[in-house]
Amino acid sequence: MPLVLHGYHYSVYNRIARLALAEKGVAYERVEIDPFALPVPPSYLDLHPFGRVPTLVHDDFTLYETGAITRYVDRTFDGPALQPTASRALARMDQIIAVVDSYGYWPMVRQVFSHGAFRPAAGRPAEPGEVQAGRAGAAKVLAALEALAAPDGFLVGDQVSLADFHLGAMVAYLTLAPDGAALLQQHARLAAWWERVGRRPGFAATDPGLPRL
Ligand SMILES: N[C@@H](CCC(=O)N[C@@H](CS)C(=O)NCC(=O)O)C(=O)O
Repeated sequence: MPLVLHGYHYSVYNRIARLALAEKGVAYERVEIDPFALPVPPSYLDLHPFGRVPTLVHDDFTLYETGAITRYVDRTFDGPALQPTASRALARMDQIIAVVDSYGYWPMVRQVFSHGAFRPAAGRPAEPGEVQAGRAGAAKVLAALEALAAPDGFLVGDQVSLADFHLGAMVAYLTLAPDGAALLQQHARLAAWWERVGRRPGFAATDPGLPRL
C-alpha cells in the first residue's frame, strides 16, 4: 500500500500532515517539492492544481488540503484515534482547525515567523512592518484560541487531537521569532499547552530547523 507525501520540508502544512502520520505510527515516503520555487512543475500541478503543499497519494487516491489529509490518515490507519467522538468536542476540534487556517496561518507564519525568524536566518530581506502587522493579527487569533482551548490537557480535552497538531505546527514556528515567543507568553493557557504538547516526539521528528547561512 504505497503512501507518499509530497511536501516541502519547511512547510508548516506539510509538517501538520507529518505530525498526524507520526502520531498514528504510519510509514510513508516523502517527495520534496518546493511550492515557492516557481514555476511549480506541471507534474505536481497534476496532483494539486493550486500548486500548494502537501499532497498525499495513497495507491490510486490523491488528496490535497491538509485538514482532509489528516482526517483521512486518522480514519484509514490503525493507531490512536486523533478525533474525538463526542459531537461537541469534534465540533470544537474542527472549529480550532478552521480558525488556525483562516486567521492564524498568515500572521503567525507568513508574517511574524517568516519576517522575524526565517528570512533573517536565510539572509533574505525581512520587513519589520510585516512583523508588526503579524503581531496584531496573531494576538487576535491567540486570544480567540485561548478562549476556545480546554483548561488543561489538550486543546479539546484529555486526548490529543488533530487540532493540537494543526496549531502546534504553527506555534512551533511562531515561537522561533522573539516577538512570537513573547506573544504566546501573554496567553497562559496556550503557553502551558505548548509546553506540554511541543514535547511530543512527533515535533522533534519533524522539526525542519531554520536555514543556515
Ligand atoms: N489550504 C492548504 C494550504 C497549504 C499551503 O498554503 N501551503 C503552503 C506551504 S506551508 C504553500 O504551499 N505555499 C505556496 C504558496 O503560497 O505559493 C492546505 O490546507 O493544505
